[in-house]
Amino acid sequence: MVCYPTFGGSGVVATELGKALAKKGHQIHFITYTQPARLDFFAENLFFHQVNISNYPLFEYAPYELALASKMVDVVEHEKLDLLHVHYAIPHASAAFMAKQILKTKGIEIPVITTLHGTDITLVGKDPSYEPVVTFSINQSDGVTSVSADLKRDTYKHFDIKKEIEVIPNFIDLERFKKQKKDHFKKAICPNDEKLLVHTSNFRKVKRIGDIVRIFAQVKEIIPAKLILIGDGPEKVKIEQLCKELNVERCVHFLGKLDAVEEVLSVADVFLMPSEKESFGLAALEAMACEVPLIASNTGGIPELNVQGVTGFLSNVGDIEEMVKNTLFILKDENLPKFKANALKHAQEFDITNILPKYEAYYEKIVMQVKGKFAVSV
Ligand code: GMT
Repeated sequence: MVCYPTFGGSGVVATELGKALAKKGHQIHFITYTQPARLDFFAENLFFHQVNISNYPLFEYAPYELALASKMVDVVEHEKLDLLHVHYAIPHASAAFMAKQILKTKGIEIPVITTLHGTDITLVGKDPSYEPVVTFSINQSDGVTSVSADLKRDTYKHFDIKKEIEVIPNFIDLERFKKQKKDHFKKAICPNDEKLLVHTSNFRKVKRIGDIVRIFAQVKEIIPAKLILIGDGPEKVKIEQLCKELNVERCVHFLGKLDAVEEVLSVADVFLMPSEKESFGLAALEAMACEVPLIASNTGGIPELNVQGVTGFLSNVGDIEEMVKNTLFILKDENLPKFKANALKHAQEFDITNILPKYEAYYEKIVMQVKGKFAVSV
């Protein structure tokens, strides 16, 4: 598994996938620049290889991609790997291409699967400064998966892709993400039985957190409510300022990067995801698994997760008025229990036990294809 080790969605998916595969007896090697956030324990079949980037004074920008490709070559060769699965196209898919070519000169044919996660396609990848390399390295991967049907469509729309893309959605571990009894926590945050709205993300512009604060400010004018924002990122300072401008700062709690997100989700009433773009919305799935309905924008892969009027509501990006109206509708005593139950029911479709076999079958298929080709060529 090659991934970003941070709190971002692609790193979480890669780490959880690796952990689940290891539990089933596969040997999983993580290759990344630091220990992945959710891999801070010892377990059988799980290994971590750190990419070391030498910091020669000549380098204004250290060539991470080269160090990564070299590490991939080393690990594939010495650990006798069967497959490289890289998460997030930039720069992992192109580094994998380079590693594959180097390994070829050593008589090793390593299959490469690239999983597209979202912003590697919809934001960063299609930027002209990366597009040619992204197109090339996707086409050179032996297998390509995307986390939603919408992301697959977007990839074909923005890049000249010849490969068939397999859709394998994000998944959830329902053992971990489930509603827990955390009444004391709810009491501390909402002492007067206020409704609790929650959002979690990396606080990037694409998440439109300003919309969340505006929705909250309007909801709060009608019913008593609190807002919890989990995560951190570039927009945070601006958002803190906006809370002051809208005079809601005393009702908005910033919890920072939190490991046990499920504990907060357990006491939440509505999860807000008004993103500009969202290829899947893993954070929303985590909320749904904890019985939290969604107010989200009708964009990207979100409609594949959030069923209109059933698990929550979808509105056009930026339609704050409608999101406020829908939030108030969900929060009515006569509606909330049904929405909560529906959210959980739908989240169960993305249970890791349903999705893991899809990855295993895809690995099998790609390994067989590459082995077949290699046998013919030698
Ligand atoms: O924007 C993020 O939340 C981080 C980003 C990432 O790659 O780390 O998340 C993307 O991948 C997740 C896992 O596949 C998806 O669930 C998110 O929807 C996607 N984010 C966007 O498309 C903005």
